[in-house]
Amino acid sequence: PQTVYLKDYTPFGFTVDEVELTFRLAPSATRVLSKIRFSPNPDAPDRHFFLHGENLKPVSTRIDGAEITPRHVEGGIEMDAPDTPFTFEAEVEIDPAANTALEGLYISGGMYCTQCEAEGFRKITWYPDRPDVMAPFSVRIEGDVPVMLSNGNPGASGPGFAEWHDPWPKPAYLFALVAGDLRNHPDTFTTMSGKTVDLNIWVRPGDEGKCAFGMEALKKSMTWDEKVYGREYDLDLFNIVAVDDFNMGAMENKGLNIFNSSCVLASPETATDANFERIEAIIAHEYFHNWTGNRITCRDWFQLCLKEGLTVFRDSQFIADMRSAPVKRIEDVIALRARQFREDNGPLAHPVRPQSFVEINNFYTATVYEKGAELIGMLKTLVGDAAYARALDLYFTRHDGDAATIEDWLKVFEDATGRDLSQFKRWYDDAGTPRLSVSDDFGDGRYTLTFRQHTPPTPGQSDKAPRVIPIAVGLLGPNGDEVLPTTVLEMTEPEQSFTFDGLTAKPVPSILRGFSAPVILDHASDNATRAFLLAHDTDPFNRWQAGHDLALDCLIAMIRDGAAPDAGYLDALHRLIRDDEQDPAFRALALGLPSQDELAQTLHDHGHTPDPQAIWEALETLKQARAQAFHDTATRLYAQYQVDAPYAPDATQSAARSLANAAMAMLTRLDGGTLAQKQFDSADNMTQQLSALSALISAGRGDDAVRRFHEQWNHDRLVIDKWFSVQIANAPPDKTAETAETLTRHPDFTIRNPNRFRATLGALTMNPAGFHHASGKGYALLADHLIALDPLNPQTTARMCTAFETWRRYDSDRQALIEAELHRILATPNLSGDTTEMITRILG
Ligand code: B3K
Ligand code: ZN
Repeated sequence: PQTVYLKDYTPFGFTVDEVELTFRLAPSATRVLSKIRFSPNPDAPDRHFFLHGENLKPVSTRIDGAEITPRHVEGGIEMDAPDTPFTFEAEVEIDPAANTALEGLYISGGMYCTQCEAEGFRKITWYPDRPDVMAPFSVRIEGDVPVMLSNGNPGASGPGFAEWHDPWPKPAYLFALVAGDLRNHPDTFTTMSGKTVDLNIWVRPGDEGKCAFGMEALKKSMTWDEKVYGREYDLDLFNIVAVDDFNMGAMENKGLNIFNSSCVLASPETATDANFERIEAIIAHEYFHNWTGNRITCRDWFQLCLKEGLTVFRDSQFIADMRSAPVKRIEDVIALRARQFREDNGPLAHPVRPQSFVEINNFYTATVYEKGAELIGMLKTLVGDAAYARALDLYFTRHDGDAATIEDWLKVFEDATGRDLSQFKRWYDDAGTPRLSVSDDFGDGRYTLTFRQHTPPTPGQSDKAPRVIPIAVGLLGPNGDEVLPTTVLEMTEPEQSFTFDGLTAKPVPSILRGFSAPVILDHASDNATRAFLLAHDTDPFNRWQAGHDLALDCLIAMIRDGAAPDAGYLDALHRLIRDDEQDPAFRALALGLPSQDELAQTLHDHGHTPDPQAIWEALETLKQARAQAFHDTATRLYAQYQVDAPYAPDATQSAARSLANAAMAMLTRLDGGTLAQKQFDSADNMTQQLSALSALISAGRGDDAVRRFHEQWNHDRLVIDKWFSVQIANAPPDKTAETAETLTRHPDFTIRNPNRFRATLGALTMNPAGFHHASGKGYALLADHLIALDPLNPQTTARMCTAFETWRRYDSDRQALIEAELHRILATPNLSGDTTEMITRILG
């Protein structure tokens, strides 16, 4: 495999005017006939006619009707092409039944489906499989299959065939085909200009009852994109299909979104509140791609953040509008720190717009997606809401139909606002999380905040110039009143001071409100100030952050110095959670604790070697201390926040459930599981059932419930995924690898289904104390399964290698164990390019 560089981009020598495809479906020998109109591209430097193709069995190839013999070269074919418009025709044979990589055309649960992003279309037929080649597609599907779908609007159909036409020029990565015995959940939507669009969610027989929520989410997304971004849907039909075997969450194919069934199917009995919220976000995300991704796509894969960062930003805005904006912001920042900061501070760090890659599938990362979204948020903060709206309007009018770049995107903002964004662009080009430190000074009514920024080196990038950082601050007076409402400071220098005049007393600063930039804030502060902010800050994010910092300091002192749980922290938290004036969702979030991974990184940053076992024990001690200190409050909250109304997965009910379930988790530490067992026995929804099950397992009292849960749900694949992961996630450190290993021998385990693989091996990696247990059993178990999965499914294997990305934080014994496993994986004969790239980068 070769390294591809951004600087080497050149346009393709030809444009594609039209694509006609015919599929003759057969599980092991599908025939694909293509007829493609090419014209010389006047903007291209040369006329090299190369078409991608992988694992294709050639049947015939023609140019303008004459049979030709193309030269087979690495990754495709090449041939001499005319200087004038011409028609290329080919017939190839492919084997969907043997396609375990789930890329290209494959079969999942008896149904044909495709996944073409990023480079899967080349596994279907010969084509210039690059996003800057856009064309209208006409598709005919032939087969003895009840439902046969492709992109665009339906054309003729009859027994054994269906035709589709997609008038919107698109790159091949947005091509999709689905065929199978499917049932639909239909609906319609009337767009802002009065057009009626048919909507369907297609599922396997038996799953019809799990579509209603997804359909509502789709309609809400369509309305929201019209209202907030002025974007109307542009076809007569919008189809969503649920597929059981899928490498990621979902895919935005034009007019035919394909979803991992876990990201669309939901009923109260089988899905948790968190599942519902995630489904709402992913449905919105894929729908929003219709404009940010499909109508305007990416010139090349280096520009991936152009569509992904923007679309994640849009789906976050949507969820903030549908639910609670502060809660969504806090959840997003928790996820950003857990996944993106971790990535950005390790061997896999890369810019939001990378300069090179080996396997593009390895760059669908938290950095491209979540940090990419943060950059849009910063841009909006810097230019203001009105200018952001103007810039987006300009983006849609100027670039509709284009395969665009980050330069195009920034130019739109420059043109709409008159600002120079060259310094801002560093956020796209430089990897690493800036560290922002702050000191302050007060005298004569004048308060000064001085910031310093520094970004540590990342692989291949040693020196980093200062970035522009929007720092939202507010100031509170000693009595808790706000003396300066949120103000955005624009930091552009390595060190910069900002002054505030006319103050009567030294204020308490609230810095980085709303997490206005993806930086690590080093702000030395004391417990009293943090408790003060937790009680008085008007910015909900920073109130949460203050509580989080209190917990973090308390835990670090426990781990490092063997300190007892800090009474100040317990007091401040107790005051908050028993205050019924406070939003229950906020209280539930405040009851969350820093993750084991965050504690490990924090210790490492402070020059200590993290001990995963000690981290786990400190967390257990603190949870026990909280349970004892809050016993009466927890008892009251549990009773008070039971939901009597029929189950609804909305923000209000799920907030009540999360607070009640946090109370239950505390009470389980004191009553040995009586309450959790009662809840498990009487639960009528998955949120209640699963939280009770996990509390019981944590308490070591889960055996009976685990057995009953399996009996109850063995017919439901998605619920059985939960059954696998809940046992591993809640196993004690010395039993985690053993539990996971036993489950990999369960008859319901299979490495062929990515959801089941993630539910088992992924759950192992997300239980840090268990995964990093000194025995090394966790490492070995994961490595064994990565080695087994790689020949079948390189993409999911490569993705899961990230479990090892933090290895250099740990002690030399653990490092040696991990290094040995990494070398063992790397030495596997015929290891995929995907996994080879990941392991090589992780080894550094
Ligand atoms: N664009 C797809 C991701 C494709 C991943 C390819 N390995 C889903 C999304 O971001 O919406
Ligand atoms: Zn996306």
